[in-house]
Amino acid sequence: VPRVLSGIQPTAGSFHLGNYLGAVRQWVALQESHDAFYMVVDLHAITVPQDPAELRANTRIAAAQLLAAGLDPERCTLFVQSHVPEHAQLAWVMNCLTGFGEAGRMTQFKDKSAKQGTDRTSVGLFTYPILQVADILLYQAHQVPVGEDQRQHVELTRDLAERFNGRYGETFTIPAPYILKETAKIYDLQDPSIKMSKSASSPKGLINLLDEPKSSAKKIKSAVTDTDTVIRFDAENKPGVSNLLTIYSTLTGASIAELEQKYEGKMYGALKTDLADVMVEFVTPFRDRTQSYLDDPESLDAVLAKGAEKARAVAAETLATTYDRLGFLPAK
Ligand code: AQP
Repeated sequence: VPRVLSGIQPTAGSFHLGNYLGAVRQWVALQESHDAFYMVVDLHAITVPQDPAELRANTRIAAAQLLAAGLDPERCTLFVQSHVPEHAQLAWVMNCLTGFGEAGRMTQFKDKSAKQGTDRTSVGLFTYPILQVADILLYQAHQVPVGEDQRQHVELTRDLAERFNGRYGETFTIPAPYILKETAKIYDLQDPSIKMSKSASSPKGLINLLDEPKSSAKKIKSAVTDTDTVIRFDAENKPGVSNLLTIYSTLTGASIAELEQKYEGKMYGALKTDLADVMVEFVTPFRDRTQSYLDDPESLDAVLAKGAEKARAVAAETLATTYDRLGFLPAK
């Protein structure tokens, strides 16, 4: 059975619609056909300062949302990254294999550090893609379900895996990104030229799944479209409308063609009102389910403990092989 691995940060509390449609939704589907490992990446979260109490709470909130989205601990391995120390250990090895210039070419780092300024940018943010390399290689993952923004990091993973295998002998599976074309990039509702993102989007451009459903409906209704009146998918010329169609289609299962037909001759307002209803219908039970997992933190922690145990069994084996290949003297 092919294996998949992916992770999500616990930093914002709520997942946003881009996280869900771009990644988490695929995670849920892939647990049926793959040996799936999914984690809440708290080590990645501290690349920017975090309040300890909030980080702890947000880690549980992230896990609860993953269960609410449909991850089933009987069908996948769900865990918290810091519960598996091998991530940090393999990351060090991968750091030593990565060129400084190579790491500097990661566009996400360039964007984020340019915004923050170098004095406020941690070395951790610089090496964060390399921790991601370790995350993926530890599990010998064949595929990595992520949004388009993570493609470059999966490419780096492939490069480093090939480099290590070439130097020290076959050790790591070469992973491929698993990115669905339709939902690879969900756009900001107020500025459909940028991706929906917790750090770059304005509050009105960003839908957090755990927000009041009414507020999310309002954001859909005030989404930026264009001065044309035709409802059709055209990402280049009609990015706002196309983004709404993508969201609508993914949440309901209706194809884009069906939606175009349904809204032929109708105004943008009709599309927005209907999509606002679809959104409310989606987030209302999602929030309730998330809350019910959070109401029972002991069971939630037990799920995560079991997941960490399963993850460690795989991760420890990969790390032991890696250390051996590198020539580290075994501890007696
Ligand atoms: N707009 C998006 N469309 C499609 N997929 C997206 N992802 C994020 N934004 C979109 C995917 O969500 C997964 C988890 O993301 P993350 O929590 O690791 O953080 P991120 O990518 O850093 O999310 P943000 O909101 O974009 O954070 P900032 O603003 O800090 O950069 C990933 O698979 C990601 O591709």
